[in-house]
Amino acid sequence: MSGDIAWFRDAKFGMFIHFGLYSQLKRGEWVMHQDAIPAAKYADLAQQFAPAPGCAREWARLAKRAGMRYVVFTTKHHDGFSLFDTKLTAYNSVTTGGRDYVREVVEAFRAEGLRVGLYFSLGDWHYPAYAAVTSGDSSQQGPLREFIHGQVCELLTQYGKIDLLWYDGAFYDDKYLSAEILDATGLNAMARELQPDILINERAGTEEDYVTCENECKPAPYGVDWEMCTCINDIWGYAEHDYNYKTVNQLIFLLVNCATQGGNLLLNIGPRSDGSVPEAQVERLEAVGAWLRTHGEALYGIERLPKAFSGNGRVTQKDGKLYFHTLYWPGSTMRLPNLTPKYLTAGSRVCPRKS
Ligand code: H79
Repeated sequence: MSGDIAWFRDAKFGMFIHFGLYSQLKRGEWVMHQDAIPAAKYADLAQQFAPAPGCAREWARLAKRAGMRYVVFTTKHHDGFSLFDTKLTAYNSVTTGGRDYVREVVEAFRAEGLRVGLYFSLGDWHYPAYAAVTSGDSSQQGPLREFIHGQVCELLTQYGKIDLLWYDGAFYDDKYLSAEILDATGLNAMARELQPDILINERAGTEEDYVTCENECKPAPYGVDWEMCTCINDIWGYAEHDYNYKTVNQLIFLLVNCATQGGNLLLNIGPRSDGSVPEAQVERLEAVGAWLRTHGEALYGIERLPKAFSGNGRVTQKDGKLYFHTLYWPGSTMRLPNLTPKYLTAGSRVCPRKS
């Protein structure tokens, strides 16, 4: 079974959001692990977490201005803090602070007409059964599995239509959190029963609708849908010292490099704990959005060709037209040699080449 992939193929560009208790420490989303902060001490952060009201609407408006077509929001990262209403643990933003950030994000992005995806970490540094299972205690596999299936069920029943489910955090510990331990097959069957159109990534260990690559553009074979995720700088969760920003040109290159080879770019923002987005990230996204307002026709909805163009640049097609992106152009005259119908897929209706 598979979900509704058509919108995903057209979208090309999405917003990843890493936001959670870790945003307060300004050292990225791995800070609990890297600084070896005890779970009980880290949990104190829940009491001080006070993002500005309406921050999700700011993110959604920014995504829209940037020309992004969907969002993937961290409902729970590896730290285990749920940013949604869950009955399965008290360690969640509704219990500790009275706010359901998943609801806020879903409503805000829907209001901008964007698709909504939920990131969910299968690994959980707070939930005791996860620590037990990853220390080799197989008696806790059942309780952990029930917890995970239960939380995914909550996410897919409480917020209306959800377009995409983005698992993470089992992959790296697959010795312990294998597809078998997770019952990933059963988990995804449940997800598709609850949300028949949903798209699911492969990070619970089973082949699903599309494949991901992290911080590298690694096109999947022709015919396989894929998505690259990366940051505007280097670190996903807000990191005060991380000034290693990609330039606007680098970001546009990444977007074109993915889109012309059949993939989407899921580009991350790491808001501060008050919900504000660092200006360096806003500026770059707005510049990419401005580029897309001029060149979007040659990006949204384009289809990868079965055979790569061997000249300088990339050729794609849409609605019977070929679209060409040059990646480097130091000269003044652009020659397009060998741009013949062999670059069209069988079944394409029109070749714009003048005969
Ligand atoms: O959510 C983001 C990452 O936190 C998550 N996936 C993306 C989308 C991720 N989980 N694990 N990994 C990525 C790979 C682990 C990398 C590590 Fe490290 C190397 C963990 C410790 C050393 C990177 C550098 C993270 C902390 C320091």
